[in-house]
Amino acid sequence: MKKLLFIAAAATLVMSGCSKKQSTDVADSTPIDSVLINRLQHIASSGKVAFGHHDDPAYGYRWQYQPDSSDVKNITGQYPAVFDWDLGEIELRGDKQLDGVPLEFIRATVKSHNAAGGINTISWHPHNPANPAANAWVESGDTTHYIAQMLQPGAANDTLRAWTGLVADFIGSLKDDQGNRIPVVFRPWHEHTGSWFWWGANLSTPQEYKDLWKLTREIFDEKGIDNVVWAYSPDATGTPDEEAYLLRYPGDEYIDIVGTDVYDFTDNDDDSTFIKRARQQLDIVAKVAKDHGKVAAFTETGNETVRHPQWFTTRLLPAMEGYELAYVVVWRNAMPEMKSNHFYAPYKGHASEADFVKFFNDDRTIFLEGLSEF
Ligand code: BMA
Repeated sequence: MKKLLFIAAAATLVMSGCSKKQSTDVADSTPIDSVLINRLQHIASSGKVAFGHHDDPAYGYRWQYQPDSSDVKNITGQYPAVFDWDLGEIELRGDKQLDGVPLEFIRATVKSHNAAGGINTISWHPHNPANPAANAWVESGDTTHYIAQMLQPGAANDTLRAWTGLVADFIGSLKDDQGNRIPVVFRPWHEHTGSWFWWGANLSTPQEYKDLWKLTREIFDEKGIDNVVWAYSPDATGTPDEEAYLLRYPGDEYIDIVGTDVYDFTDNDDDSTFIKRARQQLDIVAKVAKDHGKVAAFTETGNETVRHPQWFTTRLLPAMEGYELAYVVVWRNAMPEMKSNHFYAPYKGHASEADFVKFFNDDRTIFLEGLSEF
């Protein structure tokens, strides 16, 4: 089994020319986004998956902004391979994002994680440019076509352009010690197949949603921001099949990674529901990735409070088994004072700690040190 995996990985290297050595040699001529895309494809083809955690080093279950801290590292001795971030409320021009993480903390940590060989991914939960006082979430039942307003000349369009410009400037400002831009995955307009965000399915036509993507890319391109790997991540809601998954796909020229967000809402005694739902989605993702030449990823998942103590090895691993996924991200570990019962990785002393160590030690998972191979 191991040997077969190795042969498959070696074949991919030859095909894509993305060995570590080569990517260093051609660093001057390879577009910066391609370096990360090739690296992610290399990971996916290896049969392993890089583990990611949202806001991992910023705060955890009972701490915040302490040097060298992470609930994941406290248990395993290693940081996750992927640090996932969100830039929501950068558009309000304060110094923190929506969950209180200072933007300067994100900038500095993207840099240090990159220097350590880690990968950074970023989402964005912005306020509504057509109704700037309102945040990303809409009232249930809202069917206003906000995007349509943003696509017409006027205040909503100006606001969307200005806000997207701020995100583009921030991402463009992520640089290493040599002043080179750091490639990151950016995953805007996620979970659009549900209807809880202003860019959701009941609040736009497929064409309006695609045009939102096009405008976003236009704004980044006008500014010459070239360190972005673009991820498309429908929610499991609203994507029963490939046709539904692709209904709002902006096009191959706009997307590098195809992913999906699937959460486990099931109770302790039901092992199969999540696995079945996740695999149904990942089947679609795997097929689209293959047909469109894209990297596949499990862009968001988790079981809130990890209430199933063997969730990582008996649900998440079986859900991902057999798919070529570059990474999997579980959501944040909020401090109870900020949001109670809202964590997706265990912390030291939690009932799922031992299982998480098993997950860490499993040959199929990659944490920060394991990324040095890729
Ligand atoms: C949600 C929750 C919120 C948070 C948002 C953006 O799923 O975690 O508390 O504000 O993500 O990070």
